[in-house]
Amino acid sequence: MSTATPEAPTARRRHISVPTPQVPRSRRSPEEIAAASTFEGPRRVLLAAPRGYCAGVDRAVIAVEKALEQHGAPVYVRKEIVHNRHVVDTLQQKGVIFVEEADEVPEGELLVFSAHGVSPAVKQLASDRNLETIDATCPLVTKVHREAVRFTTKDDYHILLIGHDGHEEVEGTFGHAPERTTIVNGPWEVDQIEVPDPDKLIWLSQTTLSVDETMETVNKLRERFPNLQDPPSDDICYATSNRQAAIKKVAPQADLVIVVGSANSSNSVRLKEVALEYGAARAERVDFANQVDEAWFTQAQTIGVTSGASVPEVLVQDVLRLLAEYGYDDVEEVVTAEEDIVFSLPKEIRKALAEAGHDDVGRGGRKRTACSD
Ligand code: 2E5
Ligand code: F3S
Repeated sequence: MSTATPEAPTARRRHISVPTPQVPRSRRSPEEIAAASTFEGPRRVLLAAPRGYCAGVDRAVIAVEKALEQHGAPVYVRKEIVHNRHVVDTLQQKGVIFVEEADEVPEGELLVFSAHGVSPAVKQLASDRNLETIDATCPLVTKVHREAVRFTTKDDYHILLIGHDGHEEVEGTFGHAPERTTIVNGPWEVDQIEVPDPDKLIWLSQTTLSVDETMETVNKLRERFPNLQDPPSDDICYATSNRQAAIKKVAPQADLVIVVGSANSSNSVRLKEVALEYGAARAERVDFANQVDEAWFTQAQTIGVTSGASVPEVLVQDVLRLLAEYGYDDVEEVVTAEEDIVFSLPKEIRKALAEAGHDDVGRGGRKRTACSD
């Protein structure tokens, strides 16, 4: 089976500080770029909404910040808490040590599981080392874990898990029913799949896939296995589908789409692909504004901008400021949905905050809760 589609594997990051990669821009002035333009008339930006932080990312990042406040540095985090360079570097500077596996953490220390979720085997390893743990798995990933357990133990199904082999979320979900799960990377793999019983199959998925491609995979699976069961509710989460829906509206009008997000962020990489599929003449992904190349502007009267679910809004604002320097100061927000979902903090953090006498232990300042564990 083929491997993960994010552009690059997660960097192995341990007790060292990794500098942010600086990709030099072409450094042409706004006047030079204007002179080289292939179009006439005003420049504009279409800013997709929703974009940026989802509820699961917000919760995971706050959980680590609260852990640092309550416990003090160092706090260990297994893998990147979310797949965003800026978030990881910032937390590292505050005293977080990112590790690849629980066996790298000294006995008795505090370890946070990332938003992408972990398998029971990983939790066992942490427990064997007597680690104190905080589980920052997004509740919508936990929902998929529960489905995996329920459908394989109680209902005796075999799972076709649509997702990218090697991605942490897929490893975590797979690890909940490893003997009864087959990973399907995409529609191109459907013909080769072997299953124990074609009448006892259910499909589940990674939360951050392309909505369209996943439906294509499911349709092909159903052609081969007509009795394939659907999951009780969508596994592709609200944030993934909302961000894709917004960029689908922007893309046909855009000469260039800039997606802010990291190379290992599945949902961010999907946004670039969706932009191209829906008619953007060009799409580029950047971590930071300094990676935007002014040469992209010469044919770009209309620029679409969006960001992945793990991307702080400050990084988008940096890009908008840069675009304004080049005459793209007419910014229209294209809103396709309103989001008000907020998850309560992990139970270990709520307990620590309650013991420390904090009044509002649910949301670290924000009171609304839509889900709890
Ligand atoms: C947990 C899904 O898009 P990715 O899965 O690679 O992760 P991300 O960290 O960029 O986005 C947040 C997230 C977290 C998405 N599960
Ligand atoms: Fe959760 Fe979806 Fe965000 S799975 S972490 S709400 S992208």
